[in-house]
Amino acid sequence: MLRKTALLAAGALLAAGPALASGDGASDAEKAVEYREAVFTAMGHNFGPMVAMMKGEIAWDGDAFAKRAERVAALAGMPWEGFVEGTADIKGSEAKAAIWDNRTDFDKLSQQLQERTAALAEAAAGGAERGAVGKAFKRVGETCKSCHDDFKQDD
Ligand code: ASC
Repeated sequence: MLRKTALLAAGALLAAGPALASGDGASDAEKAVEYREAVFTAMGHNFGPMVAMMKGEIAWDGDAFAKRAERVAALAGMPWEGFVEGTADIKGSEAKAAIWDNRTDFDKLSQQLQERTAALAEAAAGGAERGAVGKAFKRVGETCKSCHDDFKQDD
């Protein structure tokens, strides 16, 4: 009787493990997806107005562009630790399983994003004119696209 109760209790604890570890009912895998998506959301929020300025959809503001470029560069190093094994199939995730089948290429692109966003922030520093950041901006967009083409669903 005692032994059976102990086994049941141990089983219940094991089942509750990931939820207990994260504290609010979400599993560690769900937390990792939520984290990386939050970083990409923040990156997109800052990159969007930069795109609009480059396209002339909103007025050029070199200081605002520089501030946002700085933020994007700071964020570019952050999402990758959320791409842990076992998070390809989490509901809502847009990550392709290809990330874990081809981690070397994914890691190369994550590195490239960090280098290219740093170069863009440097080109934009101090409130540059549009023409002075065009090349560096284009290179960042190319890295976004390469990674989305290979590693993001429906993109
Ligand atoms: C954006 C955005 C992306 C990138 C990508 C560049 O503005 O939201 O994901 O640029 O489209 O090719």
